[in-house]
Amino acid sequence: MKKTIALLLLAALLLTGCAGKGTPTGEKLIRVGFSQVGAESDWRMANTASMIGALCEENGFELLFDNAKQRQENQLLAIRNFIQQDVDYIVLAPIAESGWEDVLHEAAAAGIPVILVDRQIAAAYKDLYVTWVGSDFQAEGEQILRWLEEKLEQEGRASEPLRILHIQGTDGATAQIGRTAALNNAVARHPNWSVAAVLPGEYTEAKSYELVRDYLKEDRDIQLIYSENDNMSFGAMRALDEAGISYGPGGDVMILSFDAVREALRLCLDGKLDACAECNPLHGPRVAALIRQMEEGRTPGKLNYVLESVFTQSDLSPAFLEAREY
Ligand code: GYE
Repeated sequence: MKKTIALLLLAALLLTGCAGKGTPTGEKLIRVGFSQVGAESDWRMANTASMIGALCEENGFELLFDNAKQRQENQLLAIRNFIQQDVDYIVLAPIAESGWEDVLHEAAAAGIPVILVDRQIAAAYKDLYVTWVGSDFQAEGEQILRWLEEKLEQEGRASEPLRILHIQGTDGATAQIGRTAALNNAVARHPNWSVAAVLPGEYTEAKSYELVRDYLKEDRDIQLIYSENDNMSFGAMRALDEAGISYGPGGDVMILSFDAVREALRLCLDGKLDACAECNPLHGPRVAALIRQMEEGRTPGKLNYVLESVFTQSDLSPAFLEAREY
C-alpha cells in the first residue's frame, strides 16, 4: 500500500512535473543526468520524488533520470550515457563509496561537473566532484545511541546485558559505514553490550524479514535491534510478530531505526518502535540551488550537511505526522 502511494506520487510528479517556482520561458534548459541508486526504500522514493519535483522544466531543468536498481554497474552505464548525451551536469547518488574513479575521470575529461547527493564517494576521489549534499550518517547513529544510553540509565538498566541484532544496510554505502561505526563505537564503550549478529539487510524490507525470521529460529536472546533503515525495521517487525516476540517501549526487544519516514513515525507513535533517527531525503531543491550557484560561476562548499534529529514517542502526534512531507 505504502509503495503504491509512493509510486502514484512519483507518477503524478512525472506527469505534472514541477514543484516550486517557474523560470521565465525561453531560457535554455539546464540538462541534468541523475543516476539514482534504486527504489529500495520509502526514503529512496521520497528522495526520487524530491529530485524530480525540483529538477523540472518550470524550474529551468531538463532531467534525465536513471534508476540503477541497486546495482553499481547500472550506475556506471547511466553515467556513461549521460556523458555521451553531453548533459550540463551529472548528479550521482552513489550506491557505495568505491569504484567511481574511471567513470568520474571520463566525466571530467568531457568537462561535465559532477554533484553528489545522499551518500559520498571515497575521500581519495574528492577532486572528481564539485560538491555533495546529504546527511551525517555517523552523527545520526551517535544521536540515537546517546538517546538509548540515557533511557537505559533513567530506567536503571544501564549495566544489564544488552545483546544487539544489527541489521546492516548495503555494504560500503556511506550510510552503512557511518551508522555501523556509531554502533561499534558505542559497543566498545559498554562492556555489557555485545553484537549477537550482523545481518546484511541491503536496506530492503523483504531481505530483512527473511534474515531476521531465520535468525530468530536459532537465537531469541536479543534485547535490541539496530536497524540501519526503516524498511528493514518493518521487515524485522514482521519476523518478530511471527515469532511471538514483542517490541517497542515496554516490549521484549527495543528497536532503533533510521530515516524517520512517516510510516516509521506512526509506528513510533503507536509504541512499536523505540526511536527513529531522522534522515532527510528532500534533496531536490538543495541540488537545484547548488546547480544555480554553479551556473552563476560560484563554487559551492564541498560538503553540505543537513541538520537532523531523533524522534521518540513523546515527540510525536497525529498532527505532526499529517504535516510531515515524507
Ligand atoms: O537510509 C535508506 C536508503 O543512503 C540515506 O538509503 C540513504 C539510505 C536510507 O535506501 O533507506
